[in-house]
Amino acid sequence: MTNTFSFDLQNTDGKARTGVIHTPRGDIRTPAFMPVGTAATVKAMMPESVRETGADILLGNTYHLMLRPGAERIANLGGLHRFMNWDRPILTDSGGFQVMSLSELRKLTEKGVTFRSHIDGSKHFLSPETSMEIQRLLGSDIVMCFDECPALPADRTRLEESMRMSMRWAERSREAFGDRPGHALFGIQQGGLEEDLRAESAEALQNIGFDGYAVGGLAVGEGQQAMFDCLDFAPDQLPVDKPRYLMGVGKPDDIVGAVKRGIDMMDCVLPSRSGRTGQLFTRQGVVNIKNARHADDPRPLDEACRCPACRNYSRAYLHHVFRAQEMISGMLLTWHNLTYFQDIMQGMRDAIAAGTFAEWEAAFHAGRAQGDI
Ligand code: PRF
Ligand code: ZN
Repeated sequence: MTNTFSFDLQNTDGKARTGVIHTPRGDIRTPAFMPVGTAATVKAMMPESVRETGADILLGNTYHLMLRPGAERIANLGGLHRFMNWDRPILTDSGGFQVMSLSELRKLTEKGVTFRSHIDGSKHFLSPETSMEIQRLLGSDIVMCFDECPALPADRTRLEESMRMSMRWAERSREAFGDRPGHALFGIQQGGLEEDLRAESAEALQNIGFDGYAVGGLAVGEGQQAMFDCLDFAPDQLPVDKPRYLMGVGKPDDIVGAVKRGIDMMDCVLPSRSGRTGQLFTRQGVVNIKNARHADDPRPLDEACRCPACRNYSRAYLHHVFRAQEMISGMLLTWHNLTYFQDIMQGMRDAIAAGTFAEWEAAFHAGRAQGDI
């Protein structure tokens, strides 16, 4: 194992790419899906089970961990990996996005953002400098720049000013991060759906220089077609030889569409959150396990799935434990969804390597019903 961070782009098929990100804590096969472990846990899952689904890397959140249990405390306990018993790579988001969606009474200036905790109302400050310090204390392997992500739709002036501030913050993030061998810092492109603003943002980030580049500011209310239209140009504006990460995406068909357009990494709460609300993603489409039609069904959720929920239990059982609000329900359903998402990623990696991505994509769409099944 080397003590450096690097990206090996191995194959391309159209714009789709497959490769490996090497880190001192292990390799990340791309395209990669990162399960979300916001509060130092992927909810309802043991870390060894998350690994069994096929995850190479998890996402953690600066915002949640700074508020509870506190970054200093985690550092004193040996860092986030040791604290949560996950020794593979962790990427941490920088906090600004979560402040905007979760906290109240926030005040944003050039310096940073002051906000009140959604947990106890206490007052806090996040800036490029404090976010870099918190992510260092956590021991994050891939650190994200501190940025601002406006909700869409937003007018052009607002997008332009916000993007330019995020680029100044990216420079301050780079400066505050310093030189930390084995740890990576990713820049975040903003600019809404505007091609020229995205280009300006990409150029500003490349002039600063990062280990990877995220496409931020999407999946914030614009809809799938608008997101795909933006992804038709945004990834092309970023360096070919560095990983490209689409933040906070998405449903299975969003993920496939993003990879097709040149994205290498993604994260989303969807498979874990939907698992707990009874929405299951399968090769046939979306199953709502709460529905009475499953009450007497002896079949597995997804015949082709390797997860324990599908190998060892019937739809009737999964329906029962969900209705009875048994703890095992969240465990089994999350395990299934995470397994299915990771199997999609493996399918795409194999197809890109074989040069059969188009066929793989056609088969992926062909097997799936539109509504709930
Ligand atoms: N910036 C950051 N985190 C994010 C986003 C962003 O734009 C998004 C947008 N989908 C999700 N998470 N820092
Ligand atoms: Zn399954």
